[in-house]
Amino acid sequence: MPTALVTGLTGQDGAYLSALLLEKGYRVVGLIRRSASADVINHRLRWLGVEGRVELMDGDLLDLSSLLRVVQAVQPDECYNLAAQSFVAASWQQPLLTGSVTALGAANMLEAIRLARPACRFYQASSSEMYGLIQEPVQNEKTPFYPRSPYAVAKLYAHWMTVNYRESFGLHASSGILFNHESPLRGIEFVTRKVTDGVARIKLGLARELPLGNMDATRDWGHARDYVQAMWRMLQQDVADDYVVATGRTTSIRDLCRIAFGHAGLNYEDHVVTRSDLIRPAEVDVLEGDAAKADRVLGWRATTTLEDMIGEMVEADLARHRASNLPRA
Ligand code: NDP
Ligand code: GDR
Repeated sequence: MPTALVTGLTGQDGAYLSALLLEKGYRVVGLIRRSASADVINHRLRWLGVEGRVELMDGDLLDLSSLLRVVQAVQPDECYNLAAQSFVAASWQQPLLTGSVTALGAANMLEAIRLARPACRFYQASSSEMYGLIQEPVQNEKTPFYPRSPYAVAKLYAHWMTVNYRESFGLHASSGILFNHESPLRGIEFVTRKVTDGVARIKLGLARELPLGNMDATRDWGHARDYVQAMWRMLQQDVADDYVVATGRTTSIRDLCRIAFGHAGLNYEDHVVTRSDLIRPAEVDVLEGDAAKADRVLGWRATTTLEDMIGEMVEADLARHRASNLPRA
């Protein structure tokens, strides 16, 4: 039975990846950082029915000694480094924390693998945000990077460290340059989930308005359930490499709203208000990925349409609010 170590297990991707790895017969060990509200951290694992089937070990990406202890004890065959301060907007409020966790945290994880288990295959969660101010209308593995936020700068460091450890030490280290991917388990602060939660609250009479920032940015949105498949496939290759993972379709926030409100029989123009304080200091205007290499080498392609995914998210948020009996707005 192969053993996988997953950092960021309690996040959206960590939950979907754990479910996939368990289904494939892995022993899954998750790195968990200490929290004063530890009783609520596993809601995503519970939702997917994998809580209790993964082993949890205490550790923090900021603490190399904790990572060494975990890697030495677990001796993983595969390590998926998903942990990060992952919210772009927050990275301007906490640039140093973002750099510490998202950039240096990845370097700590690479060091722990290099020192304690160099045969372990390593996956780094790189991001389409690294393209930033885009240099080419459709982005692939050869497109130059131009990061536009402290988050994207931190991810770029982690990305190049992964490449560097592969080239310097021969680690089997791969980077997945993943475009936005969403699900009912997406954090509520990200725009898709904020919109589907807003639609559910408005539909149920719990709210009347939904404040948003830039409506004109466009993103290439896929489903997290599809994207964790690509992560796993990268680590099954004989040779480590970097891959873009995307759908190849880009949609504006405005059209996302049209789809989500439309799913509930509502018109977004009646409810969405734009607020200047939700506009970012620097924006990534357009992202559209070309995942031809992942298709060719990994046999991977996205299978869920944006409409189906947003429908699933709206339904999940409606069910959640119906169950919670919140007072009407
Ligand atoms: P989430 O924000 O949902 O999850 C982040 C995870 O990182 C949580 O489990 C969190 O733990 C953990 N974490 C944060 N800080 C630390 C730390 N100091 N030590 C240990 N663990 C820590 O992210 P997603 O699941 O959406 O994304 C997974 C990864 O993929 C991230 O690195 C993200 O930047 C990257 N990515 C995501 C994309 C997307 O569209 N979702 C696209 C491209 C890249 P806790 O529960 O304790 O907060
Ligand atoms: P992103 O995701 O920054 O692409 O990073 P997010 O959903 O936060 O923003 C997408 C776009 O929507 C615009 N927007 C708003 N965003 C939020 N969060 N809230 C709003 O009210 C709002 N109004 C408009 C943003 O300006 C932006 O253009 C995500 C994260 O998962 C990263 O970790 C990951 O690396 C990238 O996706 C790929």
